[in-house]
Amino acid sequence: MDSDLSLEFLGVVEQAAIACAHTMGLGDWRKSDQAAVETMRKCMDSVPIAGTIVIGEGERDEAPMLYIGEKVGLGAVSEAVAARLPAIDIAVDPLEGTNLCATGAPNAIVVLAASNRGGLLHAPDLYMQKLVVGPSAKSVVDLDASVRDNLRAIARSLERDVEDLVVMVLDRPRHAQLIEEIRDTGARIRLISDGDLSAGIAAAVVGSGVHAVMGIGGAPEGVLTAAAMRCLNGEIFGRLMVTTPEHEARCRAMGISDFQKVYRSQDLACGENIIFAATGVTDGTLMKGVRFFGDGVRTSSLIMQSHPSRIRFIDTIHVEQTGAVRVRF
Ligand code: VTB
Repeated sequence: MDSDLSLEFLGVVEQAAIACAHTMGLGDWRKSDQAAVETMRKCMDSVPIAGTIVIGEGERDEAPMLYIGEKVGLGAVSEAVAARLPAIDIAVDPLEGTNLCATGAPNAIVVLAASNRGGLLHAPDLYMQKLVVGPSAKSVVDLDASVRDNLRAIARSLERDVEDLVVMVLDRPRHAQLIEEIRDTGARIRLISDGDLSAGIAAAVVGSGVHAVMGIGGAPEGVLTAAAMRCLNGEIFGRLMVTTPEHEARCRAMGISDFQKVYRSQDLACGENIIFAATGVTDGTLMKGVRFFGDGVRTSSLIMQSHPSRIRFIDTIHVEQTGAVRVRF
């Protein structure tokens, strides 16, 4: 995949973040989500790819835009044009943390991952049990080990005590026992109302103050986390929560028949070339939120590629009125 595409995708996530940042704190998560989806969809049209959405807003009948299977990019106009462009699969979470944006809480982000065709798992929209860790702990933890053993292993790999760790967990009743088990070890917890994807990215970055993410969240977010881990050398361990015959049928329809499988980043995002692009909407651990200042807008983004391995933190000032901007550091 042409690495210059990363800058095209940067433009897409920046514009979508700006659009939904206008709705920050309005208390209307639908409006925030709609702004992100519509802008992302529109910006995608000019990207020189024959793109297919593999993780999006849902099935065709439940989502008007960015539905699974939708053709996007310049190649969407005709098959003849598509034939001349790279075939790219795309996973999007146009606004990860719709409630976070609607309430102005931290860590709402716009996210997109891309890969050469077939490089991202077509995950059903089910829950996934997850464990996300950074590079030093990736070979010492196991999704089926006890919470205590995993936290001890993570602490050892980071040359610190279990009491020094911070684990991020979605604040949900389903996590009551997990939270108790983590507290029993002495490790500290940051409960989050939403957004286990941005939490996972933070866990893979040394110095973020986050050492692991544990618990059950969305499977699509798990695939996007895996794409980020491929670039950051972290790891996600995930198992689909297949608990009903209906879940089983949905998995089988997507070609998944081993419901106990523990997926790792390489399974969820196997593409040789992965691009991951995210822009902060509200202030977060790794990226600042969108700032409006009259004659311009400032965005903070994370653009990563697996091949060549490159991680860029990009701070952009979008000048709206030429000649009027005053750049501040
Ligand atoms: C999960 C998590 C996401 O929404 O999908 C969560 O992975 C939904 O969980 O990061 P609930 O059904 O318990 O609300 C997010 O937090 C996205 O906001």
